[in-house]
Amino acid sequence: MNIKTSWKVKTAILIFGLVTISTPIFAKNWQMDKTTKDYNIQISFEKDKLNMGNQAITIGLQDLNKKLVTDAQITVEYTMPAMMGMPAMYYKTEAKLEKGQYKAILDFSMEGSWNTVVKIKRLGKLSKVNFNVDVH
Ligand SMILES: [Cu+2]
Repeated sequence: MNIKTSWKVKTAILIFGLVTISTPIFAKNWQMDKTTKDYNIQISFEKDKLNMGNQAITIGLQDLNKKLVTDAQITVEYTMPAMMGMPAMYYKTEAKLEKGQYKAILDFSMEGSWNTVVKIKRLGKLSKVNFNVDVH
């Protein structure tokens, strides 16, 4: 191997290495933005593909002037209707404020589509965001 080839090989290895290391940073996670009558809400999970078991959910809340809202009480409910050989499932958890965002752990006990509702209580009003989470 002459000096030139060696340099090319080393550069190729370096670039491959950088791309490999960088990939997780650019991998898209599950995310949903929603605007209600009172809020801009950003809901996300840490991963794109969600498996059974514990999954961390993060909820960012702003008012319609894009001002951070940190005095809300947020609960997350996730349910699955009854199926063959499986009773209806219902879980509820409270999200906790951490560094300006609301966080909770959802425990998906089964694969399939979970009907999920984020309920936001603030100033005597209730806002809801409904969505589905597909668990594989
Ligand atoms: Cu089920």
